[in-house]
This record gives sequence, C-alpha cells and structure tokens, in this order.
Amino acid sequence: MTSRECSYLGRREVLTGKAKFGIFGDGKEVPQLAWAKAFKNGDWRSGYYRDQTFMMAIGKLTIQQFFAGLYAHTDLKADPMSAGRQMGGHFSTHSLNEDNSWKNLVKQKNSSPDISPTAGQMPRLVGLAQASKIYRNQTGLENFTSFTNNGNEVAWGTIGNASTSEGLFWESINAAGVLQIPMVVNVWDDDYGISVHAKYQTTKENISEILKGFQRSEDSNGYEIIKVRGWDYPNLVEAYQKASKIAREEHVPVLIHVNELTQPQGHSTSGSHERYKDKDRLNWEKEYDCNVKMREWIVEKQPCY
Ligand SMILES: Cc1ncc(C[n+]2csc(CCOP(=O)(O)OP(=O)(O)O)c2C)c(N)n1
Ligand SMILES: [Mg+2]
Repeated sequence: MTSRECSYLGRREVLTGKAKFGIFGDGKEVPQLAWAKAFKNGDWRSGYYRDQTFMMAIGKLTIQQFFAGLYAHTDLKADPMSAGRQMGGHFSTHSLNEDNSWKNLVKQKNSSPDISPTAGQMPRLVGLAQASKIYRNQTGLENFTSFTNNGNEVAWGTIGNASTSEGLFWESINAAGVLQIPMVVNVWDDDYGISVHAKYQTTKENISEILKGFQRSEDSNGYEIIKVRGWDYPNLVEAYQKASKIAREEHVPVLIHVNELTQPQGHSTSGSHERYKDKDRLNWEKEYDCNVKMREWIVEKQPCY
C-alpha cells in the first residue's frame, strides 16, 4: 500500500510540474512481496522500472529516496541509485564502500543498476547467474568468500511482457538453458507494452505457452516454467519458494510468468490509459487490481490478521 501511494503521489508530482517524468510500479506490488520473501542475502537482481515495491520490501529503497530519484536530486546521499543521473525508477545497490574497497556482497541484497533500453537487463542477468555456477564448480576460487557462498546465489530478473519480444530476451533465455545456471526470470505480464496490446506482439498472447519447449523433462535438461496470476498471493509465495529452491540447489533456470497484472495509472506519466483501454478492460483492472485482491484475501481467508 505504501508503494502504491508513492505511485499515485508520483504521478501527481509530475503532472503538477514538480518532476519531469515518472514511471512507477503500480499494479505489480503483490508478486514483488512474494519474490522478496525468497530473495536472500548474496542474491542479485537485474530488472527494470516496475520494481519499486521489491526494492522497498528488501529494505533498499525508502519513500524519501524514491522521491529524490523522481526529482533527480543530484546528491548521492539523497538518491543513492544514481544521484539523479538516471531516470527515476532505475534501481541499484552499492558494491563498493566510500574508500572503493569491496563490500561483503554475500551479506547484503544486491541489484545491478537498471538501464533504460528494455530487455538490456537480460544478458547481464545471464552473467550474474553464470558467476554462481563458476564459483561452485571451478577450483581456485575458494577465497572469494565476500562474493559467494559456494555459488548458492540466485540471479533474479524482471522483464515486461512486451519486452519478451526482443532478441536479447530470446538469446538470454536460450543461453541460460544451455549453461544451466541459477537464473530466475520474472515476466510481469499486464497485457500491454505502453498502449499496444499483447495480441499485436506476442504469439498466442502467452509467453509461457510459447516457451514450453524449454521445459525440462526426465530425459533432457532445460527450464522449470511456472505460471501464476499476479493477484494470487498464496500461490505467488509458493511459486517463488519453489523457484528459489530449484535455482539455488540444482542450478536450473526458472521462468515465472506472472500474468493478470494491471497498469492502474497507465504506462507512465506521459499518457492516459483511458485512451487505449475500453470500459470492460478498465473495469476488469479495478476488480483484479492485485492490492484489492490482496485485501480481499486477508479479510476473507485470514480473519486472524
Ligand atoms: C529498446 C527499447 N525500445 C523501446 C523502448 C521504449 N519503451 C519503454 S517501456 C516500453 C514498453 C515496455 O512494455 P513491457 O515490456 O510490457 O513492460 P511494462 O511497462 O508493461 O511493465 C517501451 C516500448 C525502450 N525503452 N527500449
Ligand atoms: Mg507490459
């Protein structure tokens, strides 16, 4: 709810002229809470601009820092992500101390810095996951104890449904399947890429369906592919725990297709989704808003909360 309020307030700040542009994580909050529960110290994220809830949940983004990024505050103490050099919503953690010595990366939660070209996070995600495999299997690296604990670290990626149409996505998915590395890719699927519906850009409008050939089987390795609805908190928690275990212990890549997500305020502050969604879609998004469904679940199914 805190993250959602930041998104609402962020849009107002831009539209009243106090910040230049905003792109927020509204509509993707609930899966990110489930993901944060599975993300351990030493793990890495390589993601994109929808992940503010996750960054808040792992304790790496405060409300004040979120707005400092939006206002492009040029002091690193105010905006630790990039001191206003990057767009707001581009998240990162620090690997170095102020004296340029390395931090102990296995004792903190890590995120590589986001970049604006969509799908650009994917090749880097492969490299981060491959590092764990090398650390586990190659002799002579035993002293790198502030970087790894025997290759137990998972590299977690996020990408939007529309960006899965890009070549970098497919190349990275294939490479991780060949390499058999601890990479978990989350596809945040809200059916749109800005204003363009999935029917115009994804075969069968369904990325996990068309990736089925990558699924591992008894006689061949590959991926574990999981599909889960973005408002279904109990199943999301289960999906992330399962993905974490498979990737961490077996070094098998996992794809989690999180669908039925929404854009409560449209894509960014540069547009109005009322112009590209019909009434039925707008109503469905209100009903299936993940925060609304989460509240229903808490009230109805978990009265002791
Ligand atoms: C390589 C590249 N092409 C185009 C863009 C412009 N752009 C920014 S976001 C976006 C749509 C992304 O949609 P999706 O991947 O579904 O993510 P969502 O915003 O819906 O979460 C586009 C086309 C970009 N940033 N980078
Ligand atoms: Mg999308």
